[in-house]
Amino acid sequence: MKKLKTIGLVTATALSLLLAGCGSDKNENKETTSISEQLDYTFIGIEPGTGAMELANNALNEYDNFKGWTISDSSTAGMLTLLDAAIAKKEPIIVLGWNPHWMFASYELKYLEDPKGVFGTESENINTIVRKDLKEDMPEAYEILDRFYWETTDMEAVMAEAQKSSFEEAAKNWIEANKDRVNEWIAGVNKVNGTELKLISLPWDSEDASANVMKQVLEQQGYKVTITPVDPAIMFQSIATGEGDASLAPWLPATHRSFYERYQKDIVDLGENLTGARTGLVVPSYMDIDSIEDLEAKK
Ligand code: PBE
Repeated sequence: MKKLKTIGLVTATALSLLLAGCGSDKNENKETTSISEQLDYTFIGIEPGTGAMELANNALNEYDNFKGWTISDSSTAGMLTLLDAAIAKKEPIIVLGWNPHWMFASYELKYLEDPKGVFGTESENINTIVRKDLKEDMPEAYEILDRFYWETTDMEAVMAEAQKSSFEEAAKNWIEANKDRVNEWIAGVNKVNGTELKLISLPWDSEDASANVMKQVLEQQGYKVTITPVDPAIMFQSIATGEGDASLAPWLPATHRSFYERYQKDIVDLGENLTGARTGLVVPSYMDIDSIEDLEAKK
């Protein structure tokens, strides 16, 4: 139900963008209409409540040339649908994007430069966080979670394979093919007998990939693991309150900064499990702009 409503909104936005793009003046052509005007001073966002949307809102406030702009909030699926449609017609579009994500393998895209560093000034990582007493309560799981680290290419491999099968299947195959790496995470760690462990995750492919790999690794060690995907704020909150045991999903230092700062003192941060992530404004490479500062404020 909620999904349908979102799609309705997205369609309305697409239509208004399309109408705006056509213009009413017959003499108007694409040379004289700026990209910002063609976009009706709107870029395409994702789910409200995400770290990426928070940064996008910050960008609207920080850049003078975003004066009069709006973000159409959407869903990840809605954003991808609009991106696909725009690329099919070679029309301009600006979306809120990130990687690791398959959009960069499927389309030729570029990030708009962000001279003010609103989307982060350092490289973005994905960290592992656990609840405060986990080390005492489940030292074996704590040790494995602490050692867990993989590359963006690993995560992308699981994400790509999962498109054709499932995250369970893709995670299983990745573990099979990377026994040496997995052995480093579990070497010398004692097995347990059915201890329940709650992984708190986020409802995106990147997090489905890491959570499913960790679930199976911990299950091989004797844990009974559940994965619960929630909104970013709830993810931090549930680790802080101890309702959840661990999460492999915080994007830091930029994307989830405000959530992290709020809960930092009540969680244990085990550091990055992946480096080289990124969030930002993304356009098809055929677009003739390179920076957020190439955009124009609404007149
Ligand atoms: N994301 C993907 C999420 C986290 C994972 C970047 C879209 C966000 O909170 O923005």
